[in-house]
Amino acid sequence: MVKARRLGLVLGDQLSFDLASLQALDPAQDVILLAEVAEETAYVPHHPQKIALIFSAMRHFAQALGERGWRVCYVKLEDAGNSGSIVGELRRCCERLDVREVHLTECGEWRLQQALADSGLPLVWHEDRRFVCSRAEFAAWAKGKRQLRMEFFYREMRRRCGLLMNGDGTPVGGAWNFDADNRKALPRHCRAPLTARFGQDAITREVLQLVDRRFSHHYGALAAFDYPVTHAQAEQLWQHFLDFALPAFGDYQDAMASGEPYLFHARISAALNIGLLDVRRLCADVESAYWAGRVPLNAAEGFIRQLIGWREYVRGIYWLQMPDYATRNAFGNTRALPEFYWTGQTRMNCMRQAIGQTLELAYAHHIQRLMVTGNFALLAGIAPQQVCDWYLAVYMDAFDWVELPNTLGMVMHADGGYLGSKPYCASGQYIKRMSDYCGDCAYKVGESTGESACPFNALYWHFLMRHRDQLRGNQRLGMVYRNLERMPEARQQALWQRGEQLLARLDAGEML
Ligand code: FAD
Ligand code: DLZ
Ligand code: SF4
Repeated sequence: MVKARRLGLVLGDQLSFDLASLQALDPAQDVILLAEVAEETAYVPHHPQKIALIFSAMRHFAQALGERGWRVCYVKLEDAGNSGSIVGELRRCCERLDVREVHLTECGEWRLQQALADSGLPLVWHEDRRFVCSRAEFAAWAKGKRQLRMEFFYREMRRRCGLLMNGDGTPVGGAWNFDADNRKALPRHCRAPLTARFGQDAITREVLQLVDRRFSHHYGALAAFDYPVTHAQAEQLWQHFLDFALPAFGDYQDAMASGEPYLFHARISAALNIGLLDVRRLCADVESAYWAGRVPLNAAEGFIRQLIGWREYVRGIYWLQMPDYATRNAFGNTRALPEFYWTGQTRMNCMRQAIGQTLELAYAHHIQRLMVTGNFALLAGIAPQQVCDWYLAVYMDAFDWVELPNTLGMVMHADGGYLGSKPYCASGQYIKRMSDYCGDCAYKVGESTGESACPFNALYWHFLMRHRDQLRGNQRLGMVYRNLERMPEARQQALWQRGEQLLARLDAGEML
């Protein structure tokens, strides 16, 4: 390899040609390093499909960089001498090539950013411009605010990006948010469109063999791997969504249905998070589809809000609050994560469906993550760090900057309400309304006490009773607490007892 004075490090979730660090370098003189390392495969037991995605996409990206004239140093997981860590590989490469400067883009994870910053290597950091809002801009927006609210941040982003805005600075359609239209259950005979499929080339096949050999002991199956691993494939997935699913995205955004893992969701999060898609382009395409009359406003606005609202908001919170954020536990939960999160073996049909498809596909859509597996963890008082580790391990799109605030903040309310104004706690009635799961369940959603009663029901009231002091003053829970207080004492006792019994079963390691 020719001696280089400058080296660029590209991480497995930074596979974008317009990455700031790449733009600072010169293909004629500088070298790019990509490294598959054991440490990144092991900080949680990642779903095998996630490891396969990262490795295959990294190898394809390295090849594409080579075709664009870059000199690439690519270290494979089983290459002789692989030190097993990003810092170790960077050090080895720097020594071999006599490197003067290492250019790199902000990491997605505090852990790795810290390890690199402590390495003593001559690093030149670049901002991650793949996000609309920089870390500094978010910090400026949040300054002085005791609690943050996504809705206000989102309005700022809409104004800044000029998306779905009238010339006079008001939002198109006269409102910022059409969520009230986006809560329909799926009609009985309605089916979601078929999802785009991707063949496996030689690179992906080799990676799948490697992952099967090295990581089949991790939870999750490799067999159904069908994710885009190149920019072209990601584009194909995106166009498919625009044409077939986006028009109904808003209406059925919160719906859940058996045998329909994707419904009208885009399934693009993994491709987007690793750099195969660009958020500004996606939003522009959605806006154009609205202006062209191809999609209704509730779908276009709802989708854009997920991207420039929620996605940017959680990233901002992550970098503002880390590393302390990861240790928050406002409810003082200590219960261990039940084993059935890793196996899917539970009699609760909603949980079995959500966990089952997660193990098979490394995917569940937002409402399954929030209102099924997340809701159960919240109601059952599971230790937030264990819940976070689970979400970080099992989803294809999981990276700390996005997973942690969603899990610890939105689902577990463990940050005391910094990210969201109220816990998303719900009884089985919510799941019944938004899905067809309850019809095929061993439990009865209409019952709250007794052996066959839906566990979500008693656990919901138990959660509200045990955290009464913390939550009673929350305006958005006022009605719920008034209902609780109007409940006859004997009914409250029975719900409490049933909740205690369910929690004791979890503590005994029993399956529910
Ligand atoms: P769609 O429903 O089609 O939405 C479109 C896009 O909007 C997504 O691809 C995603 O980029 C963005 N988006 C939507 N909601 C959010 C959100 N709350 N936060 C950030 N981006 C959002 N998303 C991740 O990308 N990685 C994670 O590790 C992750 N962990 C989550 C953990 C929990 C407990 C919860 C409740 C949500 C989590 N999300 C995470 C957000 C969301 O569930 C996924 O982005 C979404 O399910 C991905 O599927 P999709 O591409 O089909 O999304
Ligand atoms: C998730 C992941 C995995 C499994 N493996 C690698 C790897 O071998 N090399 C690499 O550069 N990145 C990998 N990644 C993504 C990193 O974990 C990710 O870049 C950090 O978590 C920072 O976001
Ligand atoms: Fe889930 Fe309860 Fe419905 Fe069963 S009855 S599917 S446990 S909500």
